[in-house]
Amino acid sequence: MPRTVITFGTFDVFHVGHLRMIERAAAHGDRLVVGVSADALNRRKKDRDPVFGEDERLAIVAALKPVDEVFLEESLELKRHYIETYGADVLVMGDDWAGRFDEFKDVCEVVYLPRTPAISTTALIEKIAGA
Ligand code: C2G
Repeated sequence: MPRTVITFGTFDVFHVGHLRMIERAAAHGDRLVVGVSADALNRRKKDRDPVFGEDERLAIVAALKPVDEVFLEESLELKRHYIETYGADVLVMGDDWAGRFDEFKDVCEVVYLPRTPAISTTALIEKIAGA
């Protein structure tokens, strides 16, 4: 049986920290499924619109070599549903979410990986705005 990994993110203004997370998530199994946050979810979570819309962010993530399947993550409350629907054996998240998804340990393994230091979408937006 192939081992399925699932991960989630907005992946706005795609950068190398996102890429490293996807590569490291993929290394935990044979098949990587990525939930890309919907624009509406992002607005609720971060109180601002993403720079790139959900269709563009989905297209970028879907084109990455380690990614087998993408879907739109409509709500944080649907995590268990997504894990079960995609048959995930392991949920991988950045450690900015450490502990937040431990409740799913009854249905899959839950792994938090350290973030790539010194890069973020917010810092990039500020850098570009100030350039
Ligand atoms: N990431 C990273 N290093 C960075 C920046 C981000 O490893 N320097 C990781 C995050 O930890 C996350 C993934 O890249 O695992 C996507 O990051 P975001 O787009 O910021 O994801 P977020 O908005 O936190 O969405 O259901 C959960 C959410 O959808 C997660």
